[in-house]
Amino acid sequence: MKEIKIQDREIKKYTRRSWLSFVKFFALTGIGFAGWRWLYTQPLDGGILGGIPEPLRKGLEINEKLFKTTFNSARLVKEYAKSDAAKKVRVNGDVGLDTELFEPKKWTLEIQKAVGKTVSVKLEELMKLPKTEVVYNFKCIEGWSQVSWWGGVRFADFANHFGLEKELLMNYVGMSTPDFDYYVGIDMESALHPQTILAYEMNGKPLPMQHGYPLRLIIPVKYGVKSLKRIGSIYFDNEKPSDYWAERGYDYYIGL
Ligand SMILES: Nc1nc2c(c(=O)[nH]1)N[C@H]1C(S)=C(S)[C@@H](COP(=O)(O)O)O[C@H]1N2
Ligand SMILES: [Mo]
Repeated sequence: MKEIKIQDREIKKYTRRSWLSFVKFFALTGIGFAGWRWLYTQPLDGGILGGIPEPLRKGLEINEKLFKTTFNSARLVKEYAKSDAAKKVRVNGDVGLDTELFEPKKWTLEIQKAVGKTVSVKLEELMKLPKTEVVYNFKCIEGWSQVSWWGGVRFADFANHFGLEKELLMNYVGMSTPDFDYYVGIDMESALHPQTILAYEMNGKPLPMQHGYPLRLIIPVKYGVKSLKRIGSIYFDNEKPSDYWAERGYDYYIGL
């Protein structure tokens, strides 16, 4: 008799428990659904395609702050031997690389100084500066990566050579293709990272056209999107410069 009573009570307890989880399940699903609906009624953050809901952008901005406080500019990205570098380098993205209107012989790099003046620099001038090579695992957010070998001038060496001290005090560097179709914004700390280079070589040879001839950015602390091919101009700002993929919803900072 006694045993049966205990079992009875146990059964009641469990029935009550499963009833409670049932109610909780529906309540939480309801909250989740309402939250999701709310998110998609929030204003978008702008950008060419309308951007992403503001609360999501806030989330990215919080990530960015965390990243900035934990990012150690002295930390180097892992390097590989030149023999590990891919011989066939993958090509990805051709925005701003229209070849029809582009005249390689007339190309110069335009540096917009903080106060008014623009300085035009020829490739030969850049090639006279100390060369830095980097062999690292290039990562694209689309899910592929590849060890590749690049050579050029360190952004920091370039900036010192051209007397950009004032510009370096600003928060961001902006870079764009000569036709302004592709553009990136880089936080100054990452631009001055010792492995960030303005590259004019790939696998020890001049950059092939599709890889950004005559000059591209190689920034190993970030995903491939920021490694702008065919740099036309470089500018400086305290506010975030426009960024092609950030305008399309990606993280602005997009560090590794
Ligand atoms: N001008 C320009 N630069 C660009 C892109 C682009 O579309 N246009 N795509 C970016 C992306 S998403 C990646 S992954 C790399 C790919 O560089 P690769 O073609 O040399 O592999 O270039 C970046 N730089
Ligand atoms: Mo990419």
